[in-house]
Amino acid sequence: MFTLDVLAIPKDDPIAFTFFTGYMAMMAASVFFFFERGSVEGKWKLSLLVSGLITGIAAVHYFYMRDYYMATGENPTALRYIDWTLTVPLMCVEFYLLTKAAGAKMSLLWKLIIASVWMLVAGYIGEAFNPEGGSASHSVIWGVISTLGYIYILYTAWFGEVAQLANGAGETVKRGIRTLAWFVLVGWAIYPIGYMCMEGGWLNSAFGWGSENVDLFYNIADAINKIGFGLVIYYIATTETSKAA
Ligand SMILES: *C/C=C(C)/C=C/C=C(C)/C=C/C1=C(C)CCCC1(C)C
Repeated sequence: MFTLDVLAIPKDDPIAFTFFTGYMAMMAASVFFFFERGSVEGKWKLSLLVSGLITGIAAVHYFYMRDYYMATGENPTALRYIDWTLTVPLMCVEFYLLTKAAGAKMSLLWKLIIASVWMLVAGYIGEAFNPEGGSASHSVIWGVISTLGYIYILYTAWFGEVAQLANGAGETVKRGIRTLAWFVLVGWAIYPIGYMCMEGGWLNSAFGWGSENVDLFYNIADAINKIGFGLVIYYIATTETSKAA
């Protein structure tokens, strides 16, 4: 009936540890965002709901990814990319909701979503179809294709439509969007580092970083980015709510 996974986590397995704490952190964050919806004004409730969905969807995936990792010792690549394909577009929704009052159009949301799906499909092909033993050219080609989508999002957040719309928004929203853009620049850059730890990847072949580090970097990055994004939204929402009161 009950499987006490925690007992099975070896003391010297930091990856298992991050799967377990990642799961708890995502779940706790979701409870927080869902409950705090009640304390923010009108339009901010939707933003907090999306924050809670992002960490909630991740929590469910972490539950399964942890089990998969514990049972096989392998990277749960498919589960990982299903999670991201749902949560990264929701992060694009957060950008859209923040800039909507300043005039963001639906087309902005679609462009961001298409860029993120592009980035993730290419990354998935890079990881899931990496030949046995690892291929440097395969990982580089798909890594570069994926990075084009990443750069598009980065550009949009820092200089493109999102950044321009942010200038027309209030001070809190503007600063919040700038903080989110920093997350995209620094926090999201952790993912390609994890990607390069796979067999055939540059960090794997040049520095001998084992493929188990793929998950270590992804787990750390997910906690920073998904919970961090949500907290920035929470900060904007509560600040704007107290101004309105
Ligand atoms: C909650 C999940 C998030 C914010 C996931 C973000 C994932 C990325 C920014 C992944 C980027 C990748 C590259 C830029 C190149 C190599 C392949 C990826 C997919 C790891």
